[in-house]
Amino acid sequence: MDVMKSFSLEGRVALVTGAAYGIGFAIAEALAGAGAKIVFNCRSQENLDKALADYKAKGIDARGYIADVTKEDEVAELVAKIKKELGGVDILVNNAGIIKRIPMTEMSAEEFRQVVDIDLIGPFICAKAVIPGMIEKGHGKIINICSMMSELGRETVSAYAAAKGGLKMLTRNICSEYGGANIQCNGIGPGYIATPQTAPLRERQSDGSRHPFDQFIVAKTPAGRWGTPEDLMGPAVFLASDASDFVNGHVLYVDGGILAYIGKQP
Ligand code: NAP
Ligand code: GCO
Repeated sequence: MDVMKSFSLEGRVALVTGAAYGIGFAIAEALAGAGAKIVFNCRSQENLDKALADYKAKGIDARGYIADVTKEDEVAELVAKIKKELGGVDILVNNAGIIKRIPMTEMSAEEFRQVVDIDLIGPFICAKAVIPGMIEKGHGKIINICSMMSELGRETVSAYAAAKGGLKMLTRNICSEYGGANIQCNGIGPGYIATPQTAPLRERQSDGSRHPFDQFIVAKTPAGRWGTPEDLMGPAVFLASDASDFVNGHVLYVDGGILAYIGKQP
């Protein structure tokens, strides 16, 4: 068996949600590098236009559309376009997500709902939209971008942790319900990754010192650094490819070891 060939995505079509920048952009770049055709979505024309230019600058002929993952009609229209233009979705990466850092007792139900809507209902809507086509094709890969907060909580991220914990179980349930149709649904659980989403946690203090949370994360991570979106590229290609055909319902933590480490004695 040519094991390296099993990592090839030649002839495959990948939809990466929220891939205008950040982790989604890096994962889309990785899948393109393995041969996949890339489609992505985001919510703003400005981000779409900039992303298309960024993909082009990397030699990636990505197709981008405005679509909100919480809107079933917009997702259905996006998936129909991909079927018409490219023959359907072989790989779905549910990457689009937000976080709101608010102490739970100060968070409104509406704010909680907004996070769950995008981070959990959105992946459900997108997976529901692509699975029928994957069943028709006889194969499919779904990768849900979970989080360390699929396993751990911390102050101010109640909605996000609830959503990402739910996304871990949605991953297992899609595996259970559609594994028999040769659909593999796995999660990637990034550790702390340097993207716009975590920029507030890394801001320099007024005295020029590093943010206390930045110092905490670096000390708590055995790798001794924040992750980068590039750290997720190899794991994404693995879970999107034939190389992982017998891996299903799993969350692969790409976290520099932080989940395994109790932390150094103060
Ligand atoms: P980011 O930099 O904030 O990017 C989020 C992306 O999602 C943007 O492209 C955004 O584009 C898009 N998006 C947000 N809501 C959307 C919606 N309703 N419909 C469509 N697109 C939407 O975040 P990131 O750090 O790259 O994180 C990406 C994913 O990884 C998220 O699911 C996040 O929870 C997860 N994650 C991040 C980390 C980390 O440390 N950074 C760690 C673990 C997991 P528009 O705003 O233009 O729509
Ligand atoms: C936070 C961070 C985390 C990371 C990530 C960790 O405020 O704690 O934003 O939630 O984004 O999800 O895996």
